Amino acid sequence: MSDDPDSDADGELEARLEEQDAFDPPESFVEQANVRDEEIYETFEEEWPECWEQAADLLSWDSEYDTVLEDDDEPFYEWFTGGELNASANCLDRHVEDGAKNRAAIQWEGELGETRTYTYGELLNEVEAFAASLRDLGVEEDDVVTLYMPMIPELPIAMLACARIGAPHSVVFAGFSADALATRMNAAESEYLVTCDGYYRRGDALNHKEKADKGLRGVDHDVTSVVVDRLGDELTHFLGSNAHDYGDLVEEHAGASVEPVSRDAEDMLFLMYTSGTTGEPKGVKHTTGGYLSYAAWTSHAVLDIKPEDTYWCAADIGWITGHSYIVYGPLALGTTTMMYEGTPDYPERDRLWEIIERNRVDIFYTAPTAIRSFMKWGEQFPAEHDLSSLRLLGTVGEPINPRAWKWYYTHIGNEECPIVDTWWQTETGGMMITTLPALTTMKPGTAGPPLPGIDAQVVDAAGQEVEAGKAGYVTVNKPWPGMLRTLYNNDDRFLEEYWQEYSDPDSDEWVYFPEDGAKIDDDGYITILGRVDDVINVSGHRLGTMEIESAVVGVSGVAEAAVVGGDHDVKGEAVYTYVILEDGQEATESMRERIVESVEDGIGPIARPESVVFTPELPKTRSGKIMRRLLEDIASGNDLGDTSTLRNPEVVDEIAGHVDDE
Ligand code: 6R9
Repeated sequence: MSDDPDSDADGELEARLEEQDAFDPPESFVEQANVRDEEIYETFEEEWPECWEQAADLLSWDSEYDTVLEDDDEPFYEWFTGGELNASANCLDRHVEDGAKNRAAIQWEGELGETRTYTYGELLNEVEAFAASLRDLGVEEDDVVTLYMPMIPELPIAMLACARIGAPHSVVFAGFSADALATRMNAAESEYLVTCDGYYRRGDALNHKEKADKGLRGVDHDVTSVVVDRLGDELTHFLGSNAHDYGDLVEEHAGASVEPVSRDAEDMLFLMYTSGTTGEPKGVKHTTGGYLSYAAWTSHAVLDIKPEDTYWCAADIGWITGHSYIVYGPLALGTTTMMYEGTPDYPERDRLWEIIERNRVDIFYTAPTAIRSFMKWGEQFPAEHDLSSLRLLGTVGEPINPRAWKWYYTHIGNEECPIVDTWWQTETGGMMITTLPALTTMKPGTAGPPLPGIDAQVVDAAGQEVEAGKAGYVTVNKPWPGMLRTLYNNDDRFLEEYWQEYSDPDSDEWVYFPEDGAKIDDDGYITILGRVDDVINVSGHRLGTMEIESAVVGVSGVAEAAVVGGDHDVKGEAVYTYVILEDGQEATESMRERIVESVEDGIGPIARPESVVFTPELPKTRSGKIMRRLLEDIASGNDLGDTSTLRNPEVVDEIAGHVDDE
């Protein structure tokens, strides 16, 4: 040890942290936490499924439910049956009635620095005006309304307006392409679209309307659309015969009063399309009672949200995280939820820290890919700001490596904030595996034990629980309120994708399979190892390899393609494309560009290939299946192991050679 406190302080801290593999929540946090009762794990187990009444109690019901869990037709479970409620009334009206009309509900910041605050009272007014507008345009209860918008306040406003009149929304991530929009609108038979003219990225105005229009040309039925004017004069937003201006509509309906429709607990609140094993995106169906209770409960128990907090989940609402933890959970609890339109490094790399300081943010929730970027940029950026308002930090979307965890803990949390590493999925509706911030010791790199009431374990291929330390698969044995109810219009695929692998219908045993690999330690902490299906996780976004492959083979001259995920320092995983060209085609730069462009057009820039490798052949098993694992290892630079079961082992060195050239 050195006597000089300054010179070695950082080094000592690093060394100490590197060794430490368990962290207890600070006393100051524990004292004020929403959930402090250590018995909660036991009580929830003993009182299951009635324990979930605690979640339902966080909401206001128009009529009480009769049954907590209805399991007559497994695995088509129903929760809080007989109950009626409205999600927008739970997120708005009841807070206004409780005297919180002047509290900020949404605190929005645009990329250029402008801000907008909506109090609960103002938000309710705007939601009612837009709900009245939607009705006027012909939207009826149960009609699916597609929302294709970036991070602007009109997106949550439109979601809540839909919820108010009982029209399920289907939000399509604004970064997704025109084709992706069309596929989702066709699959949902959605006849209404709310979109905007554009938005800002790194100071540039992006033309979003053009992309939406292109998407609409691929929709096979008539669509009525509404366009929000985000950019003012920057872009003229041309309105077609079936398109309406959001501002005009809301002005026309200002002061409207729209009674929230009482929805059955099991009525659909929204659809969210996500990637699966095959090319077609899956329409995950979430309900009003179960989903909202679960989003509210986990926001209360895990994120420790209180009405007086300023809470910030820096995700996109086009992702399930934004639905549950920017919009529904926080607003159901009556807190102030922040929204930021832009990128974290515009105009400077301290943008997020500056926002936290200025707004005195209490709780911050982000993804490991973002944390790895912050780490790369350096600790000097957060160090310029006073982040002492922070009380709790969270991560979601992919595994967080211990080094990134510790960086977050030290440089953002100042070793004073617990971190919750929350594992869950679009399908689960809310968090499933994570520590409870005041009760459980944190171990960097491992998500933690399953939440109280969640019966998750790690099993082998035969469904037997694995020993501590051995790799296996996550499964969930008991249902929970936030779970998906089915895949929209596709019960068969719902059964195949999630229930076939481990259930035993003959003995009435139903086991949910999330398609994630994992291991478990002696204390029952689960470490997620990543997807085991054909899904790649790029910066926390789920992308189906099949969808990308079909965009690649759509390029004329391409004969065959294989797409896999390879390790990436910042993104977690990146898209690697292996391409076989038709005879007589040249592997030129322009061919590469056309392939990249086709992927961007088909899925969106998020799926842009990290590398395109031209190869005369793909490694195949003797039965002719492409050996994806091997291609992943090549992409990640891993040891390739035994390749002797290949039909064409010689091709491996050849491909590996091309990857090195990239
Ligand atoms: C919420 C969300 C789900 C997939 C999931 C898993 C990965 C999410 C994680 C995590 C390790 C965590 N994932 N959280 N992996 N640790 N804390 O991300 O939903 O977009 O549907 O993705 O993300 O592989 O299966 P979704």
